Amino acid sequence: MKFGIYYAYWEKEWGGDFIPYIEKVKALGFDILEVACGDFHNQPDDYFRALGQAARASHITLTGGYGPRAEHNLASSDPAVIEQALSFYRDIFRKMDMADIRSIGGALYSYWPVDYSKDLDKSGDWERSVAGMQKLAHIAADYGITLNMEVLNRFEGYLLNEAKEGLEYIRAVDRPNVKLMLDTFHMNIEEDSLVEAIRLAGKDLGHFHVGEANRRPPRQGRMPWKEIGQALKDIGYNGAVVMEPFVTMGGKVGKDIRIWRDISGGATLDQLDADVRQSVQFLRETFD
Ligand SMILES: [Mn+2]
Repeated sequence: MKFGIYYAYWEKEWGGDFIPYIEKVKALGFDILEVACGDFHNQPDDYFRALGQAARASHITLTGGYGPRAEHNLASSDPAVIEQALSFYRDIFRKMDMADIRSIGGALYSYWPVDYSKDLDKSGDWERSVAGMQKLAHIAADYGITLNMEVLNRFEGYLLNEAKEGLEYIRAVDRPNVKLMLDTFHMNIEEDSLVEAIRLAGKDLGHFHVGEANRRPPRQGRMPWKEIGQALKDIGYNGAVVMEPFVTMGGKVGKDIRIWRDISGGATLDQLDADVRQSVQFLRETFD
């Protein structure tokens, strides 16, 4: 297993410059830096070549994440939105390829966060999403990119809320580069058993997010990390384990994630760094 962290732990806005984080996460003991792909369209090609070069120089693997905006919703009933989404993703994949990023995860099958003030049609959205995902998988395959379908809790999504639904979805899509993605934060709300959900995912698990129930870094809460690590070993998982902590308020990140109190307890930047350094060390010891 390789261990990573999502750069937004340190940010208040999505996007920004990922290059300085490569050395930072390397020094903190990580193998992987996960970046946000939603604003790739605002950066020129040269930036992605430089990003890839910096990662290679530091022996850091890059992975991508995206919580799709409504205009990129592959489940939309408006065919123009599907076309728009496919062309948006095509540009992302081209730039991921330049930076040597081979996996992207998130609610790629829908949009995020869901606006529940609108009516929703789960079965119709499911059918449209599966058809859209088959097209997207075909484009991604040209770049050797894997699409990881993140199962989300009910408050943030409605198509895939548990591992079982996620598996039904990827089986319906039936493309080798479309895999399941689980996140302990969401699983904690929806799954009867964290361990059983991981076992059910088995060989179809493509990406794994870790965090405590309140999104603190692993080690600081009550998640059964030993059992989670054992379940990953049991299914022979040797992919990415990426922590996705969110502990500070403010900006679009704080609002989208619903951080309404300072979960960090007034931590300084040095303390934030030390928390995740200890967390990744803990995960290595517990999972390996
Ligand atoms: Mn996640």
